[in-house]
Amino acid sequence: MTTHKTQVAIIGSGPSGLLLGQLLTLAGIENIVIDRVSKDYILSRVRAGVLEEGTVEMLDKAAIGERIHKEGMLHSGFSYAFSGRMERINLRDLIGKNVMVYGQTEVTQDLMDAREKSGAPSIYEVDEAHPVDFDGQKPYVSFKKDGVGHRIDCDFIAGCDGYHGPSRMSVPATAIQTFEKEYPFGWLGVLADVPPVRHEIIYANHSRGFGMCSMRSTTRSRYYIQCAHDDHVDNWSDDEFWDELRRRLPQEVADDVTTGPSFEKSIAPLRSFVAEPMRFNKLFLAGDAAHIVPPTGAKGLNLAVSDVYYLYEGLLEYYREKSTAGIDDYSQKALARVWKAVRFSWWLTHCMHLFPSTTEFDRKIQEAELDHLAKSVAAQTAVAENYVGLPF
Ligand code: FAS
Ligand code: PHB
Repeated sequence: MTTHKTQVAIIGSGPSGLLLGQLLTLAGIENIVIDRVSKDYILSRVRAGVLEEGTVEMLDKAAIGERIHKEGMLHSGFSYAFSGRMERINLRDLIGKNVMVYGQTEVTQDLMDAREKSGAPSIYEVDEAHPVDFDGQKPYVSFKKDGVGHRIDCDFIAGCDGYHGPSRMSVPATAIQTFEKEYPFGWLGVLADVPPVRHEIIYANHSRGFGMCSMRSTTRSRYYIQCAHDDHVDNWSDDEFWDELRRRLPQEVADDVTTGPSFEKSIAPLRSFVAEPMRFNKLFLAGDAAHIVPPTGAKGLNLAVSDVYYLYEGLLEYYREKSTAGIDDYSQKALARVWKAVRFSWWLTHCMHLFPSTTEFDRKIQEAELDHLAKSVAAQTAVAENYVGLPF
């Protein structure tokens, strides 16, 4: 058995774990990050695309904002289409804020580069990682690496290991309550090196199902169409994808779509999920380990960042002022923001998608909701506040 010692052991090297690790390292708080897969595998996963202003501020605080400000695309609004119409939410005019389009893959790469430069320890491709004795005073993380047993003795464990990770699963069922809603559809997404159809994101409500136009740069586009929850990427040739996407867009937009070969094609299930609480004595859950939102509202990655903000501030206060006030408040503070984002993502998903149960009446309600949004500054302001991210 190889024994390591640190202050904070972090399970998971996604955005949550890496951002927490980077902030702790900058503050001189020792930490070790472990992950079950390789760096390359983590970077191969195509996920989020929109960063809230608060997220960008946190990445600046983590001293990895340089490339974001160089290569990120600042968006002052986004559009939504329904009944052949295109309407826009002018974020900047409504609430003086923007969002930054910069892929999660790039955020993760920047965090990995920073960790490499800092020399803080990370161990990849571990097996059987588990948080142990987190209810006691001597928590540790056990794992195997190349068949050899390891343990990390620590003060605290950060479970940043995503929805399927071991941290939440290690909490006794009697100590945790979960809230879940599965949506009866998924998102089929493609990445293609073609110019985006418009320079801002478009969410499209259509009688055939939801469609969406996003991007990663001025030469790389990210498109999605709603698909059956049990659909498979092999059922969709590029041509079939492009044809279906264009059917779901207003004609003047569909006519402008530049098609081309996709180099990434994947289907993401849509679910809402929240675990309460997010702290179990010396174990803290952060990011997807604690909650999942449908990608509709672009909240998943951004919630991971606000969790890390609350957890980092609490740990900093503990180590610098020997106060547990911040870590004691962590779960309540994080969950208050999580549930508001879960609500917004749920609302926008219901406005924009075709459910198997959707009736003609439901379609008229969706149309009325989106028409009211187009004509009410109050409604637009409420959407804008949520889309750019509520205060931390
Ligand atoms: P992550 O899941 O990113 O990272 C968890 C890490 O823990 C992984 O690297 C994993 O390998 C590791 N891990 C798991 N089990 C382990 C074990 N046993 N031992 C050690 N390590 C272990 N959000 C948006 O805002 N917009 C989107 O469009 C969007 N699209 C998405 C599409 C998909 C397919 C998925 C799955 C998510 C999407 N999300 C989106 C949400 C996503 O961006 C997450 O919110 C974000 O990755 C959260 O980051 P983490 O909490 O770090 O979790
Ligand atoms: C993306 O670019 O992947 C993206 C953007 C906004 C969303 C979801 C996904 O709401």
